[in-house]
Amino acid sequence: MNKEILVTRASMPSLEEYVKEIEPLWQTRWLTNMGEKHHELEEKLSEYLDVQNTVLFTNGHAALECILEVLGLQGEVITTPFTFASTTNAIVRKGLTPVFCDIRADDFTIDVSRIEEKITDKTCAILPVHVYGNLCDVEGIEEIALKHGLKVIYDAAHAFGVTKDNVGVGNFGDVSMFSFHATKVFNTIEGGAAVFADGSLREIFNQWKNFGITGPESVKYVGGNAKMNEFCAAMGLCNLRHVDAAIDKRRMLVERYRKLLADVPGIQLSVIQPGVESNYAYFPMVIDSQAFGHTRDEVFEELEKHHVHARKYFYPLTNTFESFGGRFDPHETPVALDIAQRVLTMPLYEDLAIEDVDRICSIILKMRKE
Ligand code: T4K
Repeated sequence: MNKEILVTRASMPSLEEYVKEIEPLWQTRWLTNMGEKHHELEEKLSEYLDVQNTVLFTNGHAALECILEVLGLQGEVITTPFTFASTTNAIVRKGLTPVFCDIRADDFTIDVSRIEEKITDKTCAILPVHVYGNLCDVEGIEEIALKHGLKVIYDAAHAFGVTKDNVGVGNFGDVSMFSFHATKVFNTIEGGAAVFADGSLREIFNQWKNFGITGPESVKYVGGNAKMNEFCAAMGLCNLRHVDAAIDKRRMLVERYRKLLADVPGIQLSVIQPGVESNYAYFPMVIDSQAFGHTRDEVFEELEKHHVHARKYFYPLTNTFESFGGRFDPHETPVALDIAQRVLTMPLYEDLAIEDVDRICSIILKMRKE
C-alpha cells in the first residue's frame, strides 16, 4: 500500500536542536509573558523579513483581530472571499462589515481594477490577502488607499519571506499579518506576527496582547491574551535557521510539478509573478473539466484512492459560509466563485520526496482526456 501523503507536513528542527534551545527555560522558569526567546525571535524576524517592527502573537488570527482593533477601524473593509475563514471572521468579529471584491483568475489575489467601485463613505480599509504566497498588486492598492484615505492591512499568512524587487512583503501597507502555524513555510507550532513601519504601534500592540495592561496598576485598553510562549518562540528560533533551505527544497518540488503539469490541457497553474521571489507556500492548480475530461472533485477523489490528500483551499468561499446566514451574495465575486469550484492545492512540504511528486502527477496525467 502506498503511504499517506497529506497536503502539508510541518517542518521541524532536530530534537537535539530544539532541546538545546529550550534547556535554559528549566533554569529561568520564565515560560511566557514576553520572555527572552520571544524578544530574540522578534529581533531575528525583523532582520529576516527586513521590516522595522515585529510583534509576535499566539497565532495569525489573533494578530489580525488586534490590528483591526488597534487601528480603530469602523465601517466597511474591502477584502476578498477567496481566503481562509480567519480573514473574514476577524473583520466580522471586530464589528466591521466585509465588502467583497473579486479576485484575479491568474494569481488569485484581489482584482485591483474592481476595488474603487466598492468604496463608499463608510469604507475605512482594504484587507487583501497574499494568497498562496502570490503578491497582491501592492502599488495599485497603495495608490487607491492614498487617494481615498484608507488603511491597508495585508493578510500575509501565506507570504513569509516573499520579496518583490528585493523588498520584503511586510513593507507594504500599514500593517501585515503573518501566520506561523504548523502548516506554514515557517512555523512556531502556533504563532503569528504583526509587522509595520509606524513604531508608535509597537507598545499598544504589546499592551493589547497582554489584556491592555499599561503599568503595574493600570489597564488602559480592553485587551485580550495573545502572547506567544517561550516554547513556541524557541521552535521559531530553530526553524528560522533552516527556513532558507526549506524554501529551496520547496522550489525544487514546485519546479517538478510545473514541469510535469505545465502543458496539460485543462490544467491551469498560477502565473509566475515578475520580480517576485516566492516562498513556494502552496501549489494550486485549477481544472477546466471540459478540456481535462474530469472535474476538480473527480481529480480529488482519484488522488484520495491513492492515499494522496490534496485540499480544496479555498472552497467554499467565505462569503458563502453558513455562519453568515446568507448575508453576502457570492455572485458578486464571480471569478472567486468559479475558481473556488475548480481549484485543488497539491501536497507540498519540505520533506516531500521528488518521487512522490512524480507519482502524484502520474495519477493526474493518467486521468487526461484521450
Ligand atoms: N489567513 C490565511 C489566509 C490563512 O491561511 C490562515 C491560516 C490565517 C489567516 C490564520 O492564521 P493562524 O491563526 O492559523 O496562524 C490550516 C491551518 O490550521 C491554518 O493555519 C491555515 N491558515 C490553513 C490554510 O490551513 P486546516 O483546517 O486545513 O488544517 P488541518 O488540521 O486540516 O491541517 C492541514 C494539514 O497540515 C494536515 O493534513 C497535515 C498537516 N499538519 C497539520 C497540523 C495541525 C501537520 O503536518 N502538522 C500539524 O500540526 O487549516
